[in-house]
Amino acid sequence: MEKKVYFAGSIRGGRQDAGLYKRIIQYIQRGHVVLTEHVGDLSLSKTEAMQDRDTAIYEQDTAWLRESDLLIAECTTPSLGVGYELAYAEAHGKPVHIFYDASRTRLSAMLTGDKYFHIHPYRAEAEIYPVLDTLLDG
Ligand code: 6IA
Repeated sequence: MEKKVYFAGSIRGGRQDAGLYKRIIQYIQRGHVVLTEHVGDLSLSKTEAMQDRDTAIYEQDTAWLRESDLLIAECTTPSLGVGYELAYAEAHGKPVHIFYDASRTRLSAMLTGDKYFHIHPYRAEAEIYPVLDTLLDG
């Protein structure tokens, strides 16, 4: 069954993993809908995002979160916005799956300590995709 996925990744927190977000989004889109495709837009820079109307962004993103079937986040690059989205999804009872590269970062205790979250540390990007298969199609 096709799922509506809210994909979360850093924007103002830093765009160094934008290419990774794009590849994950494209992989999910082979069988499912990603509501937040812009997170993987390589032309979206930190400074461009600052010119956008923040209230509209907040209202749209929280509406998509409520509409989604689950949230998938890539959390290697820390982002306040992603942290907010994770807590918002938990408050609304949405399943939350967090991926991060354990060779590059140590995740916040506020995420690893929350038993509600499904946390998927990886050391090579290729490990992400079979886990996505299981949680989306398994
Ligand atoms: O604190 P951050 O900016 O790193 O937060 C990133 C998270 O907040 C992402 O997972 C997004 O879902 C959300 N977010 C932050 N900025 C935007 C945004 N800016 N548009 C949509 N969601 C955002 C403008 C994008 C542009 C293509 C219209």
